[in-house]
Amino acid sequence: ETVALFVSDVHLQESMPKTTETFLGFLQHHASRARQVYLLGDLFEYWAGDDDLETPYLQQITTALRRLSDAGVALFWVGGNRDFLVSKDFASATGATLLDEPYVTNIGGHRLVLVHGDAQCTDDAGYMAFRTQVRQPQWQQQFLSMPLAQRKAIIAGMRDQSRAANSEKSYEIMDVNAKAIDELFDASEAELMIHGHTHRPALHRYASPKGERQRYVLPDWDCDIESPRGGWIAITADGAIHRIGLDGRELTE
Ligand code: LP5
Ligand code: MN
Repeated sequence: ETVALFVSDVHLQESMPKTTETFLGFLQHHASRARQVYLLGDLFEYWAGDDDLETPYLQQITTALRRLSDAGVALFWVGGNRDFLVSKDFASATGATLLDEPYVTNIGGHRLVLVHGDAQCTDDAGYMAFRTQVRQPQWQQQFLSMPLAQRKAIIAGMRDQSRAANSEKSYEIMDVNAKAIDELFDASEAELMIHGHTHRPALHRYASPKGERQRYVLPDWDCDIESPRGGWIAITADGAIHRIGLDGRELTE
């Protein structure tokens, strides 16, 4: 029995119909069988504000999420660096509970800490400065007071700048920082961490003075290419943690 599912970085957007369809299939066939589903950020390519919920494309997604929560699946949301503007209208449309990160919980006998993962990329000074700015309530209020079309244009500009900046950054800088991860384990007293953002799916195990620590990194999704990628993590009632591929099968390595 699946106690909880974790998924992130699907980057849902209208221009990626196969990814969208695959994600909707995941909700229908897999998420529906879990007691809890954790959406760990960047489910959407971007989120311009909850007033975008009227868009037919986004309605299709929120309706599918609503169907899950109506069926008794507990939905939880952690914002990513692209969709941190998701707010209470999204929560009421979908029935999801919005969580602040880091979120610490107990699942399947594990003490688990959940984050999107961007805040732990502390070597990326340019991003950290950008993050501090856009997470300020005043900035967000000002941004949200602009017309939706203008917000989308600004986001498109930010996306271009982000792509250009990233092409100049090293692989190491764009990963999480080991010290930031240690500090998060320490502060949360967790022994298990699940996050996304880096698009570097893996299981990292460490020995620490406080016992073994495990950090699972979720994959990003893209099914609109020749070799589709994506997947999720499941915790079953026995406490086992499974990395699952798009075909619903456990990854073995
Ligand atoms: O997103 P991705 O994968 O390209 O890279 C991320 C970091 N970049 C970002 C920026 C987002 O992509 C932009 C879209 C955000 C939409 C949210 C809503 C807008 C709200 C605005 C106000 C409240 O997150 C990237 C990291 C990378 O992950 C890996 O961790 O490196 O960081 C950057 O690229 C930051 C740059 O170093 C500097 C900032 C570029 C953007 C500057 C925008 C200035 C305004 C432009 C207006 C036209
Ligand atoms: Mn991200």
